[in-house]
Amino acid sequence: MMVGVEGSGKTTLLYQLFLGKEVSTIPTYGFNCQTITIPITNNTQGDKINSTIKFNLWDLGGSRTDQWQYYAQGTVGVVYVVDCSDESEIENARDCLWRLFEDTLNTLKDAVLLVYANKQDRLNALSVTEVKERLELEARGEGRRWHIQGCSATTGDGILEGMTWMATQVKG
Ligand SMILES: Nc1nc2c(ncn2[C@@H]2O[C@H](COP(=O)(O)OP(=O)(O)OP(=O)(O)O)[C@@H](O)[C@H]2O)c(=O)[nH]1
Ligand SMILES: [Mg+2]
Repeated sequence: MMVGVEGSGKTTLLYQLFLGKEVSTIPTYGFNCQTITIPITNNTQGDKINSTIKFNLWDLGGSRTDQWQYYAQGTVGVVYVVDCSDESEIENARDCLWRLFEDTLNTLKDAVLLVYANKQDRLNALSVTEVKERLELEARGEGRRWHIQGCSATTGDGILEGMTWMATQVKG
């Protein structure tokens, strides 16, 4: 499942992954879902093994926080998108992230967490390190496998890197 406050860039990110290009979006009131194929390369004993993994990526509109519990069923990984160019919303983004795990305590117990520090193409964007601190990832993410990836959903920079991390986590 892909979550994040309204306008953080979830739908743009979904279609960047699915189509490999920027699309124009309108606010999502329900959800979008696409199947994404991620290539992975494992180096085992000097042999390169190339494979792929498929994710059904559910992009939930930022206003639909009431439906988290429903979509959390069967979720192996949470993709959390943050707009790094809007500093005034960063505390809200932090609260939204940790409320998600409180509201779905048992369902997302073993889910891994990928945070996309999005809109890095904007000049005023907070750095990945700063966002990591402001979200309190190190303190509150303890006991969970998590990763933060800087990206731009409009240019595509960093998007595949993030999902590749997710793929290797899920494949074990
Ligand atoms: N500059 C820049 N703009 C972005 C980026 N990602 C998204 N945007 C813009 O941010 C706006 C909101 O993007 P959406 O993808 O619709 O955001 P969302 O998270 O799906 O929003 P909701 O559906 O309302 O929850 C759009 O105008 C996007 O073009 C980015 O990486 N850089
Ligand atoms: Mg959307």
